[in-house]
Amino acid sequence: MDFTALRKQFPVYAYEDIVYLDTAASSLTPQAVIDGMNEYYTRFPVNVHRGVYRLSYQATEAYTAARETVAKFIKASFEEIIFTRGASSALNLVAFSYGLSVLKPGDEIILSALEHHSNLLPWQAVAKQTGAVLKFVPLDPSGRITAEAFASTLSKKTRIVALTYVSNVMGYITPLKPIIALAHEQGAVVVVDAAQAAPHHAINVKELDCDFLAFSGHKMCGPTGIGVLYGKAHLLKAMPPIEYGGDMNDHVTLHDAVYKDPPYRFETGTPPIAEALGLASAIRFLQDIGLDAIAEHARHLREKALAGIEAISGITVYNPTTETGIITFNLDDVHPHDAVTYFDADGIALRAGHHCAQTVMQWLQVDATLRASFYLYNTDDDVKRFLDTLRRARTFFTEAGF
Ligand code: C6P
Repeated sequence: MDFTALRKQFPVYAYEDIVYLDTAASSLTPQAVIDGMNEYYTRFPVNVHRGVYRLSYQATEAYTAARETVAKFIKASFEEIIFTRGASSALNLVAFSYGLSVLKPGDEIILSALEHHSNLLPWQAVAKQTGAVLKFVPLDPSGRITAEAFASTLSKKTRIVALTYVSNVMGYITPLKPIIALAHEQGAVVVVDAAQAAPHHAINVKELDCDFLAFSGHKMCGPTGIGVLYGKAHLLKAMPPIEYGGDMNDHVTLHDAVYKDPPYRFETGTPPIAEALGLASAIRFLQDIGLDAIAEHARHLREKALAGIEAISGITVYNPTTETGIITFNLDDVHPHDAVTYFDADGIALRAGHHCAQTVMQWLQVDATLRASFYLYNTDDDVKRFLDTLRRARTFFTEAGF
């Protein structure tokens, strides 16, 4: 695959001379995805599931086909795919629907310090409401979740395990298969935050045997405003909705209502129709390239960047053994917001801050870090420009007394 040629499919590069290394926050959008959304707005820009006329049927068919594409992408069934606003709202849906209905005082929820706030705060809130107890898998010295450490945290009281598949700060891949098998032996349900995994790895929910899995469109070349919650059919079927309104019910009287079966029970109101079409286009786009090839390309760029960084003194890398395209680092004694401003002046977009994962910062014992994340549109030249700027930044801040 010629990844440099692929860049032409991302219109932003025609306008901006940018080295974009912030994909872990949001990926760039290819023309195919813009076309996918435009098809809705140009051909059948009307509501779904309601209109008894040709255009509405067309919109409904396209929206239904988009859900089928997502289901096939992760090897799920149609009714197991719920469209949400993003990974955050997908994780909130599991916590406030499944979590609130099953948790009793003293039940345990296992999380880790690697969780993004979107897979920590909903569980904190649900634990407070139910009297459940949060437990955290101790991380190994490099900051990883291991199956052994998970086994030592698991108990007969564990009802829910909610873990990240790939950490948005460390880039580590969680060994989910043995963890899920262990959790199931104790009768616990496993929720996977796949926001950073879905853009890079082929996911097979049947093989993984997870009970719930969440991801967002905008980190995998798709649009903002759409995400996915996968849930095993029998679990979803028993869950109450957390939002109520139009299109999620079969029959309504003054004092009661009968709700539709999943997925519609969890999708009240007008759904993100153009965004669903855009997400389906993104999936086709990624599959045409091949997820393995994308992951390999990101790994190649990360290794090259890492070798370059390690040759510069005065820089700390927090995840030198990461297996994905994320490098988290700091220029020693330089605040990451100062450093990121220097990079921006050179047209290089990095992320600086706590990355909505403050417990990772606490584990690393830093306030904030820089993060470079590589994806399919990045090139060897991007790595070179990044390293050139890094060298100059290090000299600049050293000479300025940092
Ligand atoms: N992480 C980052 O820069 P939303 O915003 O709902 O699409 O995704 C939330 C989310 C959940 N889990 C993980 C592992 C994530 O990385 C994210 C989003 C971005 O790292 C924005 S904070």
